[in-house]
Amino acid sequence: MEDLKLHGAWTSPYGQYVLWALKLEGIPFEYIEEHLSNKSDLLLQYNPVHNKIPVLVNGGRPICESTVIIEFLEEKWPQHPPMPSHTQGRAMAWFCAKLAQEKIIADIASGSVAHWMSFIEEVLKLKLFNAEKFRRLQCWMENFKKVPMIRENLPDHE
Ligand SMILES: N[C@@H](CCC(=O)N[C@@H](CS)C(=O)NCC(=O)O)C(=O)O
Repeated sequence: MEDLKLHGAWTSPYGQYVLWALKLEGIPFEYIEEHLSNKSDLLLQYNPVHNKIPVLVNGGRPICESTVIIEFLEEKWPQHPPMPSHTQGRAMAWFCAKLAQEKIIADIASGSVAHWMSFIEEVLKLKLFNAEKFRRLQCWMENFKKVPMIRENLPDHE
């Protein structure tokens, strides 16, 4: 059995992205919640370059950067790849993942952003985007949140 630990933060789309990939692949891991205003010594030790989450720790060895972690998961557990196996699909999935990092809206990462958007709308009591104008995006967001694994692992609004 692998000794896998994920340092994440419930506020982070990058952390959610990796957490969902691990859950989707059914890989057992221990989750360590970080407080980004008071990071643990372990996190600083594991990611001395950026001091950021997510960090996946595999048997005491850290892997930093969400896309690098996803690649690691793919190679380690090729039987349950988080990315499509055919080259065209993979290219598109990576394009989306990179876009998600750059623009913070696409693919799995945008699922957590979608979740956050509705949370921010709720707290600020304002509409950030018009569901009528973006009907397909609204529909996708609703469907995304209905996927059982995603629904069970969305950060709690409370
Ligand atoms: N490129 C990184 C971005 C990670 C990132 O920005 N993490 C943020 C949380 S969303 C963080 O740890 N921020 C803490 C800080 O900047 O001090 C990745 O993909 O993992």
